[in-house]
Amino acid sequence: MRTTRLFVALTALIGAFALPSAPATAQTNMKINISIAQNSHQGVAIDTFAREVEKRTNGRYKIQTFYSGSLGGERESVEAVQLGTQDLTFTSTGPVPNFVPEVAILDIPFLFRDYNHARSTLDGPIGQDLLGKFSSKGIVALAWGENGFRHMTNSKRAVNAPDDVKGLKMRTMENPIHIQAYKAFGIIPTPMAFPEVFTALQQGTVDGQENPLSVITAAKFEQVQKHLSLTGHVYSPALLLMNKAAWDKLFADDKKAFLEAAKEAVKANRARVDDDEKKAVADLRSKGMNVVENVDKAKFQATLGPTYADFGKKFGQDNIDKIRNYK
Ligand code: EAX
Repeated sequence: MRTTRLFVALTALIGAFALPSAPATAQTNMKINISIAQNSHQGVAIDTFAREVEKRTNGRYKIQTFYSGSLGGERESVEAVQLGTQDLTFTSTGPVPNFVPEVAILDIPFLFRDYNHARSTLDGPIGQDLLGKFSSKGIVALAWGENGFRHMTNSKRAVNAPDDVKGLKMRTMENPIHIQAYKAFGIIPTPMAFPEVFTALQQGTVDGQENPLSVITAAKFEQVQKHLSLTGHVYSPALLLMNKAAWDKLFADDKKAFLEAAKEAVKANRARVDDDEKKAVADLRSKGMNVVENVDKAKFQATLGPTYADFGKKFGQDNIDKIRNYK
């Protein structure tokens, strides 16, 4: 009797695993992280992703969320996802050209006119084509997210035009395109992982940094920076990345669930950026920052003549123009 029951149970179990769709039992845990605080446009992205994956896979996948660089900075995290020591990360594209060089074209200063231009480009064929470049590097790019238009802050002086940044030592992302362009602005770039930036600003290792309003507020940089200038000198995309081997193991239904969850994450992420953009300047002013809103952007752009020519050679002027003119 006992043996029969056991046999039936075992057969059922084996049968369950032989089904083409996902088994109802085992739970798989995965990790995802960001380099900034949970209360941010990136925090809502990974919180939404975790919640939606869990819901859409009936709890078979549980996504653990980590914030504030507790699992490492962005470069380390992309590396961990590539190696498979971490399943997922949400990252700005800052360090990504070190892994997928084609993506660097998006880091060209003054490439996008506004948020609509950037979002529609990334959601359209150009962006979707770039997502396809990741799989040969052991990574699956689930979706484009958003970090935002970057603005400069520093502790020394108000910045209205390139003359004002001359000689300022500024922390930059570990991004070759930014570093090249910012040198042309007159800045002395100091590449550094994000988790080190607050202390570097506090201790005066660097004079300034540049980041979207969403990051500046989430990181409380107003505590260590006096001046903010709305330079909007470059758009900073973000990506939701997954280890390819982990992705390949998913059943077809679960792949769909992960992609849908990624879409929801991006929606929440962009909505929070929109909200931050409305509130941040007043908020930072009330906390004592001096904010320059009308920056001479044309002058900043004018410093990039030879740099743009170089990017034209590097990426193909056609490809750059395709993005510039995308509607
Ligand atoms: O992704 O490193 C940076 O400045 C990024 O913008 C920040 O970590 C948010």
